[in-house]
Amino acid sequence: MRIFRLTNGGWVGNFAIVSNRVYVLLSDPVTALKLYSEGRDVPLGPEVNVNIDELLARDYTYKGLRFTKPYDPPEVWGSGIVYEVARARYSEEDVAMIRGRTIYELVYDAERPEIFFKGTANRCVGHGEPIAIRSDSEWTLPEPELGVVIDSGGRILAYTISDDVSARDLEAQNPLYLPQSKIYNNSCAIGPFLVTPDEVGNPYDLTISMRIIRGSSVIFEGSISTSRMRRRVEEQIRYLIRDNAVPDGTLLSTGTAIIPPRPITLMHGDVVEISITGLGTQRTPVIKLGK
Ligand code: DO4
Ligand code: MG
Repeated sequence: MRIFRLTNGGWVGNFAIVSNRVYVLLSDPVTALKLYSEGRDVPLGPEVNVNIDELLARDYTYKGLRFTKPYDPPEVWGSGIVYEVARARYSEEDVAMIRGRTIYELVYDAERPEIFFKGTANRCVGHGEPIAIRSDSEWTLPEPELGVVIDSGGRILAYTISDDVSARDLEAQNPLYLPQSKIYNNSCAIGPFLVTPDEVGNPYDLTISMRIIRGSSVIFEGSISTSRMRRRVEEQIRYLIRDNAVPDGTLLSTGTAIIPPRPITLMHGDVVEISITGLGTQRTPVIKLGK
């Protein structure tokens, strides 16, 4: 099953795709995912005639409708330095060293992963909605990541595309600025779909790819396989929920491995396009806050 939401700017509707047919979803997305994971009936309304590919391919709005985030995550968390590429690239910055090694090298090798709070639903946007550069950042990057939706017990209910947009200059100035780098308005994009584990198959055999488009040029593109994760998703979840009660529907963004080199930074007017095998393509325009 895949879940998505459409809006006309005011009304927001929940939909589910089951066996290639689109239905109105009569419960909220997290309840539906929980029912589905327990093998129980998901309350579906009438089948609807909506051309999803058309809607995704257009310039975001078609016949007055557009995609929006597929649900409202009560909490969003992130994992850091999960891939070797992230260890190496983050370590290029002039950051805190402990016993001669960068904090990123240390956390990559450590038993305990880096898990950080990333935000709440009001900071998240969906396909076609703008991700943001902080007004006080000159170096902001998208971080295309596999997102997992979990229940309060840590069970995986669904996968999605998540973009952990980060003000990298703040983090590079001082690692204690991490929350300000990570948590601000429009700093996280999710969707277009929530996809249940049975449709995704092996989460360690997915290709994540990203393009940054400026005007008519692609100024960056890259891709990576989730097989390169140093820490399994289950291990990340185990640490997230240890002595830390999370609500059903919590989203964990499982770390990036696609990091554009300096001097690339997002700029107002760019478009970020992220695809993950089986999860679709998320396209978001970029805005600079305070502009
Ligand atoms: O410690 C910095 C954050 C790392 C991160 O967000 C990632 O590896 O994806
Ligand atoms: Mg990240």
